[in-house]
Amino acid sequence: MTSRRIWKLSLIGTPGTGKSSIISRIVFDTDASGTTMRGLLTKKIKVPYNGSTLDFEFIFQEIDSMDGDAKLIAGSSGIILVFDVTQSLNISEVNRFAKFVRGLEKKPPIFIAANKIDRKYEAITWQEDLEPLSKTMDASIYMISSRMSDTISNMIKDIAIKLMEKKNEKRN
Ligand SMILES: Nc1nc2c(ncn2[C@@H]2O[C@H](COP(=O)(O)OP(=O)(O)OP(=O)(O)O)[C@@H](O)[C@H]2O)c(=O)[nH]1
Ligand SMILES: [Mg+2]
Repeated sequence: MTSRRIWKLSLIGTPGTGKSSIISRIVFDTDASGTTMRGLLTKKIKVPYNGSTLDFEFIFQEIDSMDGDAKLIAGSSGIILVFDVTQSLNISEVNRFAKFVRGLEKKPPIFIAANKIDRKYEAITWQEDLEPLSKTMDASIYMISSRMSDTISNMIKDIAIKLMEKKNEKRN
């Protein structure tokens, strides 16, 4: 089954959390964030689902602050909030952002990506720290590293299925 639409995913996180590296991993299967990212990057992926294969096309947008810019976020099919596990969590910033999203007319689903788990021995923010946010935002948590290809491909496939299921729910 092919979905004709293009799903826009916005990766939102403070500078250095790894947004470009994650996008590079998805699009090019390298984590060279140095790749000049002019224009928008897109990627087609195939996702096994209920014995068949679904085709998805994504377009990625990077936003380097959680200020909540309604214009930038407009039209996003989903939002990936990117955190760096080696940095402390600014809960009030995230709560402000969550409130902003709740106020939007079209509320895109939120996903939480805790990046750089390859540096887990230096981590100061871990899954249990993110769980309260996950509950208030109804967002799945993905423990990922842009250097660990499988963590990124598992995340993007799971997001694809969740987006599709959410969309089908709305239709029914
Ligand atoms: N160890 C490790 N380093 C990472 C990982 N992901 C990104 N980095 C590094 O973190 C730094 C920042 O990564 P970027 O991808 O440029 O981060 P960004 O969020 O796009 O940053 P801005 O574009 O400035 O907002 C770079 O030095 C990356 O190599 C990861 O999973 N593990
Ligand atoms: Mg970047």
